[in-house]
Amino acid sequence: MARFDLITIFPDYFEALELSLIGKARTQGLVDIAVHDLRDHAEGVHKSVDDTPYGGGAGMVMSPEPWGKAIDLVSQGSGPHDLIILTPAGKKFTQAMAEEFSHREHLIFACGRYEGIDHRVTEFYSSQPEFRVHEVSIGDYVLNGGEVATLVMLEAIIRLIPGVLGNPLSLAEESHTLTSEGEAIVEYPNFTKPPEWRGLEVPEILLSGNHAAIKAFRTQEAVKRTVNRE
Ligand code: J9N
Repeated sequence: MARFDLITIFPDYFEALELSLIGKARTQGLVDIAVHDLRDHAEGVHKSVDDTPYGGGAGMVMSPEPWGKAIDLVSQGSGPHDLIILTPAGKKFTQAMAEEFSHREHLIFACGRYEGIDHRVTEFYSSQPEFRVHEVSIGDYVLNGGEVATLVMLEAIIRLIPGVLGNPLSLAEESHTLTSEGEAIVEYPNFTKPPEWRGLEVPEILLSGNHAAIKAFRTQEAVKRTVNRE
């Protein structure tokens, strides 16, 4: 079973993982998710996990020691371990990356806060043969910490694990909407009953029962949306 270890100073963010599809995947034994409080690995009365930046500057930097202890603890079993460090400076998360991570046995998410984690954490684990380190961003905007970014990634990854989605047909259909770059192409617009709502009609072709025509119409609409988005 795929294992996910999440390291954070705000474990409560991950209560959402008890809900819905992911909650069900956990109770069904399809995924094993453990949340760890970084502060359990902090020293001293104040259990501090950050300090002022060398070279000066605003804000605080997360200290390497508690991160090293926490990551060592969750990676005791044999590898490989994929360590994902959330940072706005990371590689942009895509559907292709979600697909790749959905095949991994052990993912560790390091949710930093403040101005980031001492860079030696990335350097150290990158030098360890059992580790693959990925610095990942979910998009070009600044969050206060990696927790919400981790929730986004987990949702995208876990729904791709076999058995998690009720209807695997919808996944097969989705795979047709991936570009060669592995980017998700925008879906065609969807309609359900009633056939007329507030003066707006469902496109007639969708009611025609002509499956070839429906397919062509949907592709045309999906391309329109994709072009509009660029
Ligand atoms: N995409 C993205 C990640 C972030 C983070 S991770 C830790 C602090 C901020 N912001 N934006």
